[in-house]
Order: sequence, then structure tokens, then C-alpha cells
Amino acid sequence: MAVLLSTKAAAVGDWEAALTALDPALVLHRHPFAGDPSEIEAVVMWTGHDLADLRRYPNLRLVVSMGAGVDHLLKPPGPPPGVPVARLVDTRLTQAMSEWVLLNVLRFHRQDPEYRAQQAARIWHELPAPDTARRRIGILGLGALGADAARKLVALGFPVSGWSRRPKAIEGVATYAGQDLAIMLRQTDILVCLLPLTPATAGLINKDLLWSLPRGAYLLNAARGAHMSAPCVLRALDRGQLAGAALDVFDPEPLPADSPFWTHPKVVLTPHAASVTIPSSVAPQVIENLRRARSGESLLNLVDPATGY
Ligand code: NDP
Ligand code: OXD
Repeated sequence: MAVLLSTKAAAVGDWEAALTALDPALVLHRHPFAGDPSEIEAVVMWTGHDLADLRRYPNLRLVVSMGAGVDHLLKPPGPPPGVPVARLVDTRLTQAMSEWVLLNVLRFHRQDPEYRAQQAARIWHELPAPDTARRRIGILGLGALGADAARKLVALGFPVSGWSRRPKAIEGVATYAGQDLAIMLRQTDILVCLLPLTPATAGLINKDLLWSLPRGAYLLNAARGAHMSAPCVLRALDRGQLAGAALDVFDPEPLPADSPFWTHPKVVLTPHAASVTIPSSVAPQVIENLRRARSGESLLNLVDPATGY
């Protein structure tokens, strides 16, 4: 039996090395696979894989996302019925995302765009000192990534609140669930989106949400581009409702060359690089899930198709 790897050509070698370092007997194939489809028992995949292809493998018992997100795997037609999907939860993935969040919270909190503009114009002028204790951070999504970012922001002294689907308790964080989002938004100076993309969260960052924030708030989105309405974000930036945005994700990706986000003076962007999976770090959970799938045990980081994450 074999595992099919499906990702960018530049990354597939690292996946092969990481998995065979742990299990030298593991048989790996690269997508597209021209051999006997009945050989494939698991597919470990990233975006760009035609989901109809998964139906070619009669002995498929596991599909693993190469990232934390699984929206690429659950969109129609989805995985074959009855085949479980696992995602990645990994300390290095989480750490890297928190770094991206802290970088951009501090960028806006410490008035870095304003100071860079002053430097370019050779202006020696001290702006009003930022007050960490008064800069309220609101995090959409308190899962593996959101909860870690929240804890690190609390450690820096920011007032932090967060929103999840179900009620949650995180020390030092004011938590909101479900319909209470509006309360959190009114008290958020920097909004950070770390939600999974699901039917319930797609398009959440729209006109209503953006104009519920205090005027001059900032937006950080490292979740998925389809969480936000690009025209609404651009309008909020142009009208001063948003003072700035740090964006790592877009819909579509790559961001088209004529997108206004590229040159918007209030936008800093990165090319979906906030947190990139390190195959050697996640290989143990993939190997363990393969073992569990073979023995019929419950999987690590199993995705619930009903909620979409
Ligand atoms: P988790 O599944 O661990 O956490 C998801 C969080 O979102 C949970 O707190 C969940 O609530 C909450 N949530 C889900 N649906 C809703 C809803 N309808 N209303 C309110 N809250 C909701 O995911 P991760 O933290 O691991 O990852 C989050 C996302 O980050 C990924 O899905 C991916 O899209 C993105 N990502 C981006 C990367 C990048 O480089 N840009 C890298 C890695 C991930 P509850 O706790 O109640 O379940
Ligand atoms: C992920 C991502 O979901 O890289 O892990 O976006």
C-alpha cells in the first residue's frame, strides 16, 4: 500500500524526506499517479488537487491536509464519502502564525507606517506615545492559532478578546461566542482573523462588520481571502474607517497583478506566507494517523465535515 503526495514540485521532496526518515518502508508516490489506483491508501495533499481524483482510489482510508486549513478539501465534490480527513496542528506552525500576528499588531500599534513615512520625508517628529494597555485586540477564532496568538498578546500587555463558535475560557482573554461578536467588535482596535473558511465564516468581514469597529481600527487577515469582501475592505480603508490592514491571504491567490491591494498605501501584504508547514515537524502526526487509520483507531486532528473544520 502507498501514500500519494500532492503539492508544489518545490515542496514534495521535503515531504518525501520527512516521511521516509520516520518510516523507511513507506511507499510514496507523487501526484499525478499513473500506477494501480488500488495501491493508494492515503493522500496527503495541498491546494490545487482536483478532488474528483480522490474517487479513483478504491482503498483510500485517509486524506490529510498539508496545512491547518481544510477548505481546499471540503469544497464540492469533497472527499469520497466515508473517508476521514485530518488536518495539521503543529507547534511550529502555530509559533510562526503568532509571529506574523505580533509583527503586524506591533507594526500598527507602534505607528511604524507613520514613522517610515516621516523618515522618507526626513521629518523629526515624535508622535503621541502608544499605550499598550489601551490598544484592544480582538481575535476571530480561538483555535490552535487564535488561542496561541491571544496568549502571546496578553503576555505583551494588550487587552485581548476573542470570538469562537462555542464558549471558551482562556486566562486573561475576554471571550465571546456566537451572537456576541457585535459586543467584541465595538471594543476592538485591531481585529485579527484566524478563522477556518466554512459556509458560516465566508464573507464575514463585510461592510457591517467593518463599520461595527471603532473608527480608525486595523485589520489583520491571515485566515483565508474569502473571509473578507475585498471591495468593503478597500472602501473602509479609503474612508478612514480602517487605518490600515495587514493581509496574508486573498481570493483568488496569487493576488492578480491589477489588484488595488498591491499599491494601497495603508496595506501591507504577504503572499500567503504567514505560517508555512515544515514537513519534518508535522511528519510524526501524519505517520501516526496512517497507523491509526490502518488499525481503525480514532484520528488525530480529525476534521468534522458538518462544521467544515
Ligand atoms: P482551529 O480549527 O483550531 O480553530 C478554529 C477557531 O475558529 C475555533 O476557535 C472555532 O471555534 C472558531 N470558529 C469556527 N467556526 C466559527 C464560527 N462559525 N463562528 C465563530 N467561531 C468559529 O483552526 P486553526 O486555529 O488551526 O486555523 C485557523 C485557520 O488559519 C485555518 O483554517 C487556515 O484557514 C488559517 N491558516 C492560515 C495560514 C497562513 O499561512 N495564512 C497558516 C495556517 C492556517 P470553536 O473553538 O468553538 O470550535
Ligand atoms: C494552512 C495554510 O492552512 O498554510 O496551513 O494556509
